[in-house]
Amino acid sequence: MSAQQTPPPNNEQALALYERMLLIRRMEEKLSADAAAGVLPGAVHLYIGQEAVAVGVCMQLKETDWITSTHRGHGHFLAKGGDPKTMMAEIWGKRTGICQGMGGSMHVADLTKGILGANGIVGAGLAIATGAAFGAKLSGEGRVAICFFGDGASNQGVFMECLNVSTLWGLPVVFVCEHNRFSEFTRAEQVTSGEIVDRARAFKIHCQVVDGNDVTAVWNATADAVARARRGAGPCFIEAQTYRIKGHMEFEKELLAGGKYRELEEIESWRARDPIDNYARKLLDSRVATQEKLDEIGVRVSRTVDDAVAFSQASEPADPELVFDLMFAGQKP
Ligand SMILES: Cc1ncc(C[n+]2csc(CCOP(=O)(O)OP(=O)(O)O)c2C)c(N)n1
Repeated sequence: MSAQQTPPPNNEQALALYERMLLIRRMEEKLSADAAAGVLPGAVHLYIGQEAVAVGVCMQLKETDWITSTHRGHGHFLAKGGDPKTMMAEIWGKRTGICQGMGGSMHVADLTKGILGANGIVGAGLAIATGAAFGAKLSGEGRVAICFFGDGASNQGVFMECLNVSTLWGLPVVFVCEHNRFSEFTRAEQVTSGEIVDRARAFKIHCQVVDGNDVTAVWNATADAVARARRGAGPCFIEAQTYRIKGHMEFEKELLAGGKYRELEEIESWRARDPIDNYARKLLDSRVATQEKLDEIGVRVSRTVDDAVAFSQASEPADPELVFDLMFAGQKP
């Protein structure tokens, strides 16, 4: 099926796309507020502005499909059906966290949901997804693996290695490059030569470039890519063009000590293209939703966030002794 033939989301799916994006946004707004208040342990890399990519992709997947993520991984985790409560507890270093409080923000993972994990090593998810796709091919169960990675990660050598081997072996992997225009505090054009999609084209991989702030466009492109991968047509590549609204990480201002690498006007121009606000407007204009319906979703999402916060607050801090069990398979050094 080509991207043009992909059926648009029905009303129920459209509302689910909206709700999942809103959940990611509200969870991260809470984290941002906690970081600003100086109470959040550790740094977080927020996904605000990019929600349409994770949601448009993940809501085309089965629970058994794999995803790999990045250091900016909360959105991928929640989009794939990860539990907001255990994610919040993980970020707060609590025993009830999805990784027992041992991983933190950059390592949220849930193998039961196909979430192979956020990852602090830029580009590492590329090889993990390619390996998962190899496993999927060998097992013949029809699973696909999705790799989310940034424009910065596309400059890692492992990107070329994964494009090469996944094409040669016809692996069911979809590479999703989230081109948010920055690598930490450096603009993409200063470190990334040419168009990233051309790197995948050189391997004769099926490629699509989409507006990453348009959840329907991402959904359509993913339907096409996943169908190809599932039927054994080999890897696909999607470049989702988007923008990182927040800093590289919370505390960026303090880190840069007054220095800046982008203008406020640029950020504002992208705020006007907010994927969630714009989708809400579309839902209202097309009469898929009434304002009351959207408000009802908003209330439900806020309740979910409140529940996640309460769960985390009521949880015990992680047990440091656990480090030995997890690192040494029960044998203390
Ligand atoms: C192998 C490696 N090199 C460098 C870093 C430091 N680092 C952390 S995030 C980042 C930028 C990544 O940019 P991109 O892949 O575009 O993702 P984004 O932050 O834009 O989501 C860098 C260089 C790292 N964590 N790992």
